[in-house]
Amino acid sequence: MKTTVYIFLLVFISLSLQAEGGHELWLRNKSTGHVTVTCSRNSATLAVAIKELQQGWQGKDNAKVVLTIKDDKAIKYDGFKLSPGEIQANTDLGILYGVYELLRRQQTGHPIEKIICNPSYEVRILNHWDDPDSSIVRGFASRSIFWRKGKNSLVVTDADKALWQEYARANASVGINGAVLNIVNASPLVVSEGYLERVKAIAAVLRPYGIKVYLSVNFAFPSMIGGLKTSDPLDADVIKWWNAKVREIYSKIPDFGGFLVKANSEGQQGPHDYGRSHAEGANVLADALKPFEGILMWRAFVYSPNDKDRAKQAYNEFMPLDGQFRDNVIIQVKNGPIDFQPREPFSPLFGAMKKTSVMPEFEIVKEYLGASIHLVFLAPMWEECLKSDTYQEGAGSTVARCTDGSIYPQEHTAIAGVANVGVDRNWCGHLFDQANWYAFGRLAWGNTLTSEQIADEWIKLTFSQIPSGQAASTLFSTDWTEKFLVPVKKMMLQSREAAVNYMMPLGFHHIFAMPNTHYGPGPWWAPEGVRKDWTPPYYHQADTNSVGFDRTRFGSDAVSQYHEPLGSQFNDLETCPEKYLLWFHHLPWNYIMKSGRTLWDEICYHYETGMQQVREFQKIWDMVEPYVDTERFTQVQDKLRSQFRNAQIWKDACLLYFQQFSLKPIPYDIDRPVYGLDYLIKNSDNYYGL
Ligand code: GCW
Repeated sequence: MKTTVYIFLLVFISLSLQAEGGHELWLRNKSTGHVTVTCSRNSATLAVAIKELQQGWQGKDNAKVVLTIKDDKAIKYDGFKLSPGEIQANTDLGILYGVYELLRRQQTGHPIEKIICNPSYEVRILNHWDDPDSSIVRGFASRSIFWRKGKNSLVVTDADKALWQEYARANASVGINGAVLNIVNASPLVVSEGYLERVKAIAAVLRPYGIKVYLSVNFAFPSMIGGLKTSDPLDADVIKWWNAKVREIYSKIPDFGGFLVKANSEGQQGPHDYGRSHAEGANVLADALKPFEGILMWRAFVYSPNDKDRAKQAYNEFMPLDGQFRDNVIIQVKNGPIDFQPREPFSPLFGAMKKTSVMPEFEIVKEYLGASIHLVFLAPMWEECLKSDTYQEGAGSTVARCTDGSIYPQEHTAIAGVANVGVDRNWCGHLFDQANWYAFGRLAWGNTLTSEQIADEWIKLTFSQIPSGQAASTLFSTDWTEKFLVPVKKMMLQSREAAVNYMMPLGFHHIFAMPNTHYGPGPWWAPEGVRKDWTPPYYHQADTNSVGFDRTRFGSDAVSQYHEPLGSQFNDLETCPEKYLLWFHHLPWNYIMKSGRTLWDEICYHYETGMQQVREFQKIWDMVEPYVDTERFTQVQDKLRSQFRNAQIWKDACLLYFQQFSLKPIPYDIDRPVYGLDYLIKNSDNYYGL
């Protein structure tokens, strides 16, 4: 009898779940009562704030909320003070952020307490790798929301504006306040008259939501499109060209945010081409932007083919320049020293320079973490980086504190995330990739938030099922919490470690089948003539005795780029965290790990664990079926199937490949490989979404 009632209940719940395509993101909740909002001022931003309160109010019916704008020293940037009946801020935008916080609390069942809430960073920005031809580099959610191809590429339609507005709203709701609209490998088109008009139109839609627009520019624009013979930053005509271009942009978009530059990196020109330093190059653009309060984000993603250890290069190039950059320049540093690999120690450039502003760059799009096929929640990866201790000023000098101005004052503070947004109906390709967009915004606002809290909020906002007239929080029944929230949260929180396990555990890195997808395994990939530092053997250095990259004091000495005692910790086998072992050490296959196993066996168990974790995710997801509408359920279920097959491929490829060197058996309690190495090598570019 009990079972019948239970089945009936489940069927009832599932039937009452409406199909959802995911387009509404975490903003699905509607108001459940009336609220009267009073505010003594008017503006487009305040109008949005009032509308949001009225449309999403889930507090007491007929309540009153006062919005107060007044100067208060305790409030920083666009922060706010929140109390049950009032939101106070220094700026209109602060009010809007307060509104979103209040609604989030109502909709996730958190009390509205008296709090002051200040953002960790002044600039919280998305970097879109969108090309004006509408393609997105490393994009997995179809084409660009900003750019269109073809004859009507510059026509701004109502549909464009509606989409940009939804995008702006989603960003503002999590505190993001900037967007670089084009890829760092910048096309000159973006600064042409027609494209700037489109940028102006985008800026107009984004403005009420407090999102400033920025552009990526190429250092060589003066010679590429300015008719000049050179782009030497110290050439008077080049300086003039940049000044004029910047003036033109600000005449169209008075609150334009500034530029992002990738220079002397992966074939992009830069000041080195003219014998100048990064600082000399950056300062010319910074000077042009300064009168308009624009900022210049200059990337430290640099590496040359000749360097013995790519991981060291950014530090080597930028450290000597500390103090030489203008105060509106921020050096944008990827979280890891190599790239956005599934796990890297933090870049030693965090906590290195003391007279230069530095900002973290995270990759929200999962270039190296399974594209939009794998379910991988990235907040734990970013949290790991932000909480890493650099020891810049002794213990407690976390990456977060070294970049948010807590340790050394910075004229500007910022954090960037490479966006995962495209025109796909659900914006990101994978429903759970929305959580990464959400998480980036939340961490950019509060860099000490935990992944657990962020996942908790996102799940509640994305999956709560609200019969009309009822507040979301009342729906967090014990049943829903235990059978849906807890397991789904567990899955999300484990998902990054699972990916590390089945892709590149114990400090392995950059062992993808290159160069196209950065998706499947390819530890063997090393065609003749390709730059060595683009090939996996450069990084894993496997031979019949040993494996791993020696970055100790006897090797490349990358460890010395970290402050003490960290440098010594990484250098010493006793204290080096095993998760970074093969990043810093070259070790025999029979090296004994803390578990008592040999390194080879430990590698095998990690790959196996990763694969089994994905199998668990499949079970969890199948079990929560009654709580999710069919459309979203099946989409995730299908993708988990692919993820499992791909995890199997990763495990088989890596174990069979490295076994050729270790010459040891795969421990017999581990499931045997399913695929053969020859087959995997032959098909290495075809795993995507298998
Ligand atoms: O990770 C690499 C990507 C490139 C990217 C580059 C960068 C835009 O594979 O596609 O180029 O990083 O960050 O500039």
